Formats: sequence, structure tokens, C-alpha cells
Amino acid sequence: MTKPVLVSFKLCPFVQRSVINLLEKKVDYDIKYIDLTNKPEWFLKISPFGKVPVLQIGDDVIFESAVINEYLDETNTPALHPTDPIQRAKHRSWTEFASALLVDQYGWTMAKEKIDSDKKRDELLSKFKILEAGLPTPTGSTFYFSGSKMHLVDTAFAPFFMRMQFLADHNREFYLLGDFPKIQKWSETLLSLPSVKNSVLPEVPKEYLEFIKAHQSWMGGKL
Ligand SMILES: N[C@@H](CCC(=O)N[C@@H](CS)C(=O)NCC(=O)O)C(=O)O
Repeated sequence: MTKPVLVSFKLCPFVQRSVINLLEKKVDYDIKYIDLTNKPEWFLKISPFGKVPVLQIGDDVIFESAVINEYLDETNTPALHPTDPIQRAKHRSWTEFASALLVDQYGWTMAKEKIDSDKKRDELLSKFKILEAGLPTPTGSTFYFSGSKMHLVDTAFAPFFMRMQFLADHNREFYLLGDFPKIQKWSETLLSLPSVKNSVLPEVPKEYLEFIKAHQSWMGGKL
């Protein structure tokens, strides 16, 4: 099989989802890092939206993290998507929800004024209420989206939880999961997995905070 090449920006949570999948499935792959503030010509030619991730397989290119991850799931074991079509469709719906959380999280960290940052925080909290209500009741020591087994949808949420933890490590005020015990347990389970821990380069926690500070956001001043 042709070795896949993942095109990445170090801090991108969407790319991170694909890395988690590649690691879970022990796929032999290469990764190319690009600078999104200075996108190379070759990248612009292959990425229809000018966004990462893209996955190159020989001359073929796949874009959109959810699609890349489904392709990886269909072509490598262990299969992480449910086999039942209804369950699979539900997991796709919640993957969309995870993407919305990532967009809100980005807005929260980048808001210039406290009032706008607080508004984004409140949007996140409203989404957590919906998410918490939809999760099953945890039974064992590990807890995933649908209970005791990890699925593709879990890999869509893990980058969000990791960023929340980076923020909370610097300022507890930014840990928003305190009132959501199921999400909290789920986050702890995901963040303890080797595939999640190893899905970012060691400098990412520091560079994530530097990125926020460099944008002179309200939150940047509190980290
Ligand atoms: N829906 C896309 C989102 C990807 C995305 O937003 N990537 C960001 C980096 S995290 C990007 O490449 N931004 C560059 C740009 O918009 O110019 C996916 O899931 O793959």
C-alpha cells in the first residue's frame, strides 16, 4: 500500500484527529508541516479550501478531517466506526458537533474583549449541557462517547479536550468541565490514551499558549 502523507499545521486540532486515527491503527505514514501564514504553492494546488488536513495517497488527495478519518477507518484496522448504519450516522452527527465546539473554542481564545470571550464561553457551556445529557451513564473506570469502547467520534473530540486542558493548566478559570461529570470523565479517558498523548509534538502546549498571546486576545493576557 502507498504510504499516506498527512499535510499538517502543528497546532491544528483537525489534523490532530487524523493523527490519532493513524496512531490507533498503527499506519506507517509521513507528515509534512506547513506554515499557514505562508502557504506553499504546492499546498494551494492540492487543497481546495487552502486548509489542513489533506491526506495524499500517491496522486490522490483527500480533504476534510471527517472524510479523511472515514477513509482511514475503511482501509485500516481496527475499525472504529459502528457497523450499524443508524449508530454510524449518529456518530457522524456528533462529529459535526465536535467541529462546532472547536470553532467556539477558537473564538473564545481569540476574542479581543472580555465581553466577547465570555459570550463564547457561555456558548460552549450551553453546548456542554446538550452533550452531557446525550451521554450514557459511565460504569467502568474508562468512559467513551458511547460507553466502554472507543470509536471514531471520540477522536473528533479529543483535540478539543486537550486544548481545554492546556488552558486550564495555566489558569483554572478556563476549565469549563467542572459541572459536567460525564464529559469530564470522558475527557480524562481520552487524554490518558497514548494515541492522543502522542498526537501532537512536544512543543505544542507551549506554542498553543504563545499563539493565543500573540493574537493579543483577552484570554492571552490571563495565561
Ligand atoms: N472542516 C475542516 C477544518 C480544517 C481547518 O479549519 N483547518 C485550519 C487549521 S486548524 C486551516 O487550515 N486554516 C487555514 C485557512 O483557513 O486559511 C476539517 O475538518 O478538516
